[in-house]
This record gives sequence, structure tokens and C-alpha cells, in this order.
Amino acid sequence: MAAENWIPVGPDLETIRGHYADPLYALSQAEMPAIMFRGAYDADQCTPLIQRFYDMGLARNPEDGAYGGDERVRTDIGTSLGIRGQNQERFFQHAEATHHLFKFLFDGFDNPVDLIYNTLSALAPDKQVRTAYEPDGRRYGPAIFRIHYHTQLYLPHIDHVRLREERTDYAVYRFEHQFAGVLCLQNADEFDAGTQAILHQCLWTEEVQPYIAEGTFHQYAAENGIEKCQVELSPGDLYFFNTRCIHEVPPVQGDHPRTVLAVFIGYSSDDDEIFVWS
Ligand SMILES: O=C(O)CCC(=O)C(=O)O
Ligand SMILES: [Fe+2]
Repeated sequence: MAAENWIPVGPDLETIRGHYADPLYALSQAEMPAIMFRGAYDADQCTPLIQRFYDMGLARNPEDGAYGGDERVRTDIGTSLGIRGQNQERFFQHAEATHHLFKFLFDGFDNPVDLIYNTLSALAPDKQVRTAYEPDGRRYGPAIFRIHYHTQLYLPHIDHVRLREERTDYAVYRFEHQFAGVLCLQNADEFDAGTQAILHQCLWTEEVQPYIAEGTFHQYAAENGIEKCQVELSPGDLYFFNTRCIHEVPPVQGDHPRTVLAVFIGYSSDDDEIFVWS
């Protein structure tokens, strides 16, 4: 496929299925940078939902001015395997608390976590989509809200429990491919479109790792003519991408935190289950 055709497929299920009989398989091959659902979540519910997080003290409201002792540039509501996976017992305890919180956190709103799971199920009707679990039944966190404040960024990286994090002691290790799902609730507002993620048409290999480690990936990409795709999101848009593609998010600028609901997804073409975690 020609590089200039490396653009997201969307904006709705009908169009996506019209282009790809098996969209998640195509994503596993990085045939497109992203699968995009525009307006998947009611945009009018995004701001009030974020306000609830502030009101419940789950995240700092920038309008409160002073940092109130909380100077983190990223706040999570949910359980991150990447951050908490070192201690299995505490990770699964934390995940249970998140399941409990998410039972009532969205009362009065459409459930944005269900939206992500239902959308994935529609993309892969022959597979069972479920929150990742261990053989003994312990569940991972179902999804995670990430609130990104002024200066927060993600340098070029991949996310992969096999290729990067080597989580050999977790059941999600069995999947060959890893995707992310990201639902935009709020853009950073300093520029018109806010801070947006950039996906590079470059699947991670040992060969590119030194450039990532040394912070010279942009140079490598320019020298090798690697295509990139900036994912322009509005509140309510949901996209899925292959986290083995090198990706990044430039620094948030200003007082409006970039707020997303995110999941990781384990997928193998020959596996009847799709695992979702955070
Ligand atoms: O926030 C995003 O759009 C992507 C963040 C990211 O790096 C990820 O979800 O793996
Ligand atoms: Fe990532």
C-alpha cells in the first residue's frame, strides 16, 4: 500500500467494514494508522463527566488555581499495569477497587467504558471481548482515564507487553499484537486542535530501538522517509491504533488538560478472546 494512503479508516462502523472485512486483523498488520469512530460518545457529556472527576477529588481542577500540593502533570483514574505491574498482589487489589469505582462513577451518564468494549465487539463479532483476567479469575483494570496537564508529553515509544515490558508473568503476555483504544473527552486548548497524537508508519524492531532510546527517532524517521499521521480528535471521538507503531504525543500547552479514556488490547488472529486492560 502506498505511503500516502496511510490514513485512518472511519468515521463509522459501516464505512470501516466496507473497507476492511476484518479491521482488527488489518490493524495488526498496520495497514492503516488507526480505526476512527467520530462522535462515538456524546460530546455534550464529556465536560460534565470531567467536572464530576474534579468534584470527587479524583483529579485536580486547573481552575482551582494553586496546585493544592498536587503538581503531577498526569493523573490517572484507573489501574495501570505499566505503573503497578511490578507487584502483582497490589496490582490486582487496585484493579478490583477500580471495578468498584466504575460501577457508580458514570451514574447519569452514558458508560464510556462500555462504549469502548461494545465498539471492539462490533469490530470483531467472531471474538469475545473481555477485561483481561488471569486463569484464577483475577481481573485487570477495565480502562483508565488519563488527565494530562501542562507540559505532559509522550516521547516516541511503543507499548507492548511482549516486546517492551516483558510481562511474562501476566496472562496478557499470550497475545501477539497489542492495540490501544483512546476516547477523547477533552482536548488541550492552547492551539486550535489542541495537542494531538502522532503515529509513525514504523513497526518497532530491534533496529529502531537505539534511536528511540537515544531520542533521535525523528531524525531516523526523516532520513528514512517514514510517513506519519497526526490523529485529529474532537471530544467524543474514539480511535484504535497498533501500539507497536512508534507513537508520541507532543507536550500539552495551557490550562486545559488533555483528557482521554484509554485501554490496551491484546489480539491474536487465532485467539477467540480479545483481552482489554489498562
Ligand atoms: O493519548 C493518546 O492519544 C495516546 C497515548 C499513548 O501513548 C497510548 O495510549 O499508548
Ligand atoms: Fe503509547
